[in-house]
Amino acid sequence: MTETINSSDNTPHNHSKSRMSWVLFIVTSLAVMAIVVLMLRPQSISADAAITIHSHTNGQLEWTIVDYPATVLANNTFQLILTDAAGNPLEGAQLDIKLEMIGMVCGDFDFSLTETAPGFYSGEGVPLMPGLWKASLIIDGDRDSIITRTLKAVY
Ligand SMILES: [Cu+2]
Repeated sequence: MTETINSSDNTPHNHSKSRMSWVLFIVTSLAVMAIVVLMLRPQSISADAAITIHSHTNGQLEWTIVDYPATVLANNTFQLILTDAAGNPLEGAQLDIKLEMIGMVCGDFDFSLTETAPGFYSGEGVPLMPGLWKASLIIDGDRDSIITRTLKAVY
């Protein structure tokens, strides 16, 4: 008789304790799932379109990768149109681009552009592997205002 009372006394306590650990389990699972989703996110970044528009210190920039997506281990033409704040062609700029793969250390590719018409600059970039790449543009050696965009490379 005494035992029965004791066990029925214990039951509600154990019950709420196991409910608490269930809540803890679910909360922990949700937290782990959230972290996994956040960690996977950089890999699911989608590449920019063929043409991107940027603003730079003195005006605007239209950045085109002519054949898109870019081709691995081949020359891909990068065409940049630079304008000043008034919308006039920005002439005589020195443009240098670095290509590097996102989330990998498989090698960078650096190239410079030449002005083919007033404010029109052209150069050839070579992605080394298929996947997502980041292109960083330095205008007139100004490393404090680097302009970046992503691009997709395929075989
Ligand atoms: Cu790579």
